[in-house]
Amino acid sequence: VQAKRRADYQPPAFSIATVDLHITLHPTQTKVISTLSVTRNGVHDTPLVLDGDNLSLDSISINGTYLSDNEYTVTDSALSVVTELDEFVLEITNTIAPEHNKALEGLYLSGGAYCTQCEAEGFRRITYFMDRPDVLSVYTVTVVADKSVPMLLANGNPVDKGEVDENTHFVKWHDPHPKPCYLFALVAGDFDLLTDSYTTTSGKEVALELYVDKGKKSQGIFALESLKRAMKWDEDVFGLEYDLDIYMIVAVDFFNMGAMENKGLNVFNSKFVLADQKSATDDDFFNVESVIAHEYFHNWTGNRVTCRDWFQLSLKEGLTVFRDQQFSADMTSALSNRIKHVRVMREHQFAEDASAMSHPIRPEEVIEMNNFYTVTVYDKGAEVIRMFHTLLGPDGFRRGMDEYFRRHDGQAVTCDDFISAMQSATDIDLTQFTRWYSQSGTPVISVAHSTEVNDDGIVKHSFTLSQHTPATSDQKEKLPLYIPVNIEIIDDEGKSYTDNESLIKNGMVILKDDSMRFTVEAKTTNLTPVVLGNFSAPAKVENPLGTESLLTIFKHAKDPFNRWDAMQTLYDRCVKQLEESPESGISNEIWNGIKQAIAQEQNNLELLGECLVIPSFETLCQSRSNINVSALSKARKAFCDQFARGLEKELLDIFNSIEQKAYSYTQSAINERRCKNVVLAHLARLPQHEHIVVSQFDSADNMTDTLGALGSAQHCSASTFDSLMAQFEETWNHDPLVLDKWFALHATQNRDDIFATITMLCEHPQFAMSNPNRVRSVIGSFAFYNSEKFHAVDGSGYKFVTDYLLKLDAVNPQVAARIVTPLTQWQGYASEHQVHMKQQLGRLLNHKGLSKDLFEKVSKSLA
Ligand code: HT7
Ligand code: ZN
Repeated sequence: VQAKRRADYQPPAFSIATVDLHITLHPTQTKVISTLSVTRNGVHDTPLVLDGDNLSLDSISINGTYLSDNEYTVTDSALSVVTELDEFVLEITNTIAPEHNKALEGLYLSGGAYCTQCEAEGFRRITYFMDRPDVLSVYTVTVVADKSVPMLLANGNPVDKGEVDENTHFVKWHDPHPKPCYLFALVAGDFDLLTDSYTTTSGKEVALELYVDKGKKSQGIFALESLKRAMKWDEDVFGLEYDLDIYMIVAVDFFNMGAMENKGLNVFNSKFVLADQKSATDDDFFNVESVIAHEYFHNWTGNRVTCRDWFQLSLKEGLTVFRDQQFSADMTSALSNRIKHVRVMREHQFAEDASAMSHPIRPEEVIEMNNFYTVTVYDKGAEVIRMFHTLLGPDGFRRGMDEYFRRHDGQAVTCDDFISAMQSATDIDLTQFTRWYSQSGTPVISVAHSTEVNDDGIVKHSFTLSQHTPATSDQKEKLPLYIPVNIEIIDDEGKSYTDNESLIKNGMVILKDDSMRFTVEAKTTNLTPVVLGNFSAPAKVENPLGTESLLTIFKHAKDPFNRWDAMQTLYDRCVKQLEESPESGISNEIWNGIKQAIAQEQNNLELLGECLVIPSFETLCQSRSNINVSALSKARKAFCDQFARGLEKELLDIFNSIEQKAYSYTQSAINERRCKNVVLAHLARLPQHEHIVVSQFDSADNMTDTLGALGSAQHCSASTFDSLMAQFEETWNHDPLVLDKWFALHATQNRDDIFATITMLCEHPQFAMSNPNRVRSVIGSFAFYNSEKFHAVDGSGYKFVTDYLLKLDAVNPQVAARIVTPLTQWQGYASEHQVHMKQQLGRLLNHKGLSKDLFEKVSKSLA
């Protein structure tokens, strides 16, 4: 299997100005006629090579003359045409079978509806083409189908429709914006349709259409409202308007990822469209709004300006994630958004950096592109864009964005082009900053603090910040990065200090060498430095602060994020103590500190709720090496139990103080529900409060509270949990999207009969291996979040997942390659885990017919 390298990029040998597709849909015999106007780029005699995958070629002609067998060659992956012409019209006819397409790339059937997924390299599964993002063409598409398939959609605007014969009809679409083939889309089926419209600032009327499964119309209203909010926000914040007459979104049930930004015709996983009070949690609503916005924002950052090659993926994804994060912060709350995203970075991105799949946000080498839609490219990519925003300020960032569009609208460009546009908007030299694009790994910032008392009683505090990026599997040598480090320095009364040399500007120092030092003068010896406030860079911090300092930060730091973060560090320390001495108790100093913190924040339920969340097992892993899973899980559980017992009264008071109100999706109501459910999960550990869990489950009028109770019941007696789960299944058996929550709760149970349970779940009438949402809920939840059973020291969890992956890989390699991730991250675990993990990876590697997707991840992890 051959890897592609970023360094080997060559511009395309031909251009394709227009693409005319005539597609006659049939489950097993879809006919595709593709007419391409081709121009040779420059002077050369290389043949025209078109990508193709799983296609059956029927005919090929140039300028109306059919080619005979010796004028072209066709293989499993390409069609090459030798011609001396510099400009010609190529017509290709081929046949495909959407019904047999279970990989969900190219054209496939999702619950009876035809739909496409072309990013990254799925267009070649529809027809022969130069399937690369730097070939931009204007598309005209005629979709033909039996009249039993009433709705026929493609990109752009509808320009014609009619009957072919008594049983067959067609719709013709034209998209005036040149686009790469990965943005092509076609959907055909019978849907319920919600319509609306939006008038842009410049007065253009846009028709909005949302297609959902029959009977689900009311669950689409929130998504449509979210779309209008996103359209308005992009005009207000970036001055960007929509550019076609119609914007369509289709929700489908079989989908490999969240959603896809095809020009004018977004296709969504129904999980990120359908939401109502009864069936969706506050998190679901949040995700719907943010994914709707993300895909909409791609219209400019991705579609109008696209990637030159797939190594540049973060150009569109990091930037668009940053934009959707800013939007969500404006629509909901900046604090909870920041916490949410930092959790993702610490739980998943740091783990990726520490694994064999470590790569920079702009990867150098790729075997299967689908493997690079990663938390590094997306979320670390967004953190890098956030640093531009921090360094340039909102106005400078906006100037840089304006310049980026001015220079590159309609082009396929690189991350360097983006950096250069940003450079034009600032005096800061960004040369060193660009290392964030080429260097993988998580930098660690170490803080050293020393004091010296002068004769006159003034204390001189010296703070030294050093950076070090540990070697990663893909890159041994690391260079110092340009790191904006947010700093707060406070004394015990909360008075804040800045340095004598004014290296701290706007609360920020720039760490660009291996280390830097600054000094602060104070009358006290007790100063506490808060370093990397608000997670101002995607880095780890080693700051040797004692309990007292952490509590001081909680009490006095200006930035609420930093207060939350201090509590997280404190909890991490507590778990560490219990790992080292399981019989020990947490000190009263800590319980009293937490009690004071609770009292201080009792009117700020948002911060309070977040501060009462104990770091997840996965987050705790990131500050440990050589992890003994059972010891860490036991210590975490012991801390949670002590937490519930030690703070029982306080927790109960919070719970009782939050009034049960009629459901509304407003920020204050979300904060109340969040806080109440965090508290309930603690109380559920105490048998005397089991009835509260049951009573909330019985009386809930919304899914957030229902699921809050059900999740909490995982800590109650098995009989209570089982009984609530049975009730939930009975109520929601008809709705697989809701049932996914039930699947996930089952799969994350720490029970001895877990494999029998999972096997039963896989036989559930609503389960299908062909549906990625179901597989993620059951097998994904087990592998990612059932740490104790997945990492069972006898290796049974690893074997169970591997057995499943071997079957799944033959159906849907993309999903299989995502779920293998926890197995590939063996480096962090103790040797007794590693042996079993590697053994299962070996089984995968030796499997005949393993997909490219799994091969790349497994072989890298064993290299
Ligand atoms: N740009 C999209 C990435 C994508 C994708 C989406 C759905 C199914 C398969 C996919 N492969 C890649 C999603 C996004 O970032 O918006
Ligand atoms: Zn995206």
